[in-house]
Amino acid sequence: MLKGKVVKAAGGFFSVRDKSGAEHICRARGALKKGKNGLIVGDWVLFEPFDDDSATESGEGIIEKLLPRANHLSRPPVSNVDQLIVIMSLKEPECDWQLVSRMLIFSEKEKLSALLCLNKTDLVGEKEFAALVEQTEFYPYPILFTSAVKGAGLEQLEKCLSGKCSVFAGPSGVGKSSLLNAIQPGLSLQTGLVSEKIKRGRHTTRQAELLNLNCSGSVVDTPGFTRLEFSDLDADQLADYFPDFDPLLGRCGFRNCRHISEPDCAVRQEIGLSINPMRYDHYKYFMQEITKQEVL
Ligand SMILES: Nc1nc2c(ncn2[C@@H]2O[C@H](COP(=O)(O)OP(=O)(O)OP(=O)(O)O)[C@@H](O)[C@H]2O)c(=O)[nH]1
Ligand SMILES: [Mg+2]
Ligand SMILES: [Zn+2]
Repeated sequence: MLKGKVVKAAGGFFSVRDKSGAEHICRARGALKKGKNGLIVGDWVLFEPFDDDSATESGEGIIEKLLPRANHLSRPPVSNVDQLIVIMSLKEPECDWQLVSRMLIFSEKEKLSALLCLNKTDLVGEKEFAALVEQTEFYPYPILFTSAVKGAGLEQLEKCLSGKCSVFAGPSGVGKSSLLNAIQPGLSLQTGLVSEKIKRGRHTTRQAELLNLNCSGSVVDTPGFTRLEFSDLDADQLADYFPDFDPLLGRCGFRNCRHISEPDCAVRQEIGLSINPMRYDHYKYFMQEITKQEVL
């Protein structure tokens, strides 16, 4: 059996890259088709290639075993990555800051490092840009500003990608594939127009795909999404996934303070100081969402 990495999954077939770089289109054993062992891009697997004569429409091999995952995200479904790069556009579509915070919770849960890339800087004026920089004061993750169209910020983005396996995640139409094409034109990824009327993308990228970069890194380009729900998040743990609160934890008046309405709360005292107000709003919103689920 050979070891390889799933680089694409579509229509029940998986492209598996072996260590020589050759790709094999494989089917998978039933147990690897759904549930928590359902194969996703990034998975290391053991597969049995067919003899050349028996390679047919049923593929060129069969995947027998999923090897343990170092980490994984369920949205976008991807495993064994070094970092999450959340991509948003400043306009068309507008940046969804709450979705950013949601995605960052999942990266914290998986102990993945993360950064935020704000694309389409060419669509905002100077004043708007200055307001944005103010809005991101004390943001607890690195932020890159890019324009795939004007070529701005691409060197920094490429530097962040170099030597690592990253996943690009964000809504449709923000420019995930365009940024990758701008960094490496040979990728020739398909990109799509944003709808004039509703300013949303049209879901151009249909499947996640792991792409090798010339800068020695690799990236999983993924289809856009806008909904992300918390399924098994405990209200008392929510603050642990906000690294911005870290220095304050243990300093509240109540030992099990949830930082909502308790008196003498060290977190709330820092809103607008070392805590970005927008981040605290998301915390509060998520807390409500989780406690509502707990009651149900
Ligand atoms: N003005 C401007 N337009 C951009 C920029 N980056 C991408 N676009 C445009 O935005 C549209 C969507 O780009 P895509 O790269 O297809 O977006 P995506 O995030 O890959 O979208 P999905 O594959 O649907 O998830 C295209 O028309 C791009 O030309 C940018 O920096 N500035
Ligand atoms: Mg795309
Ligand atoms: Zn508190």
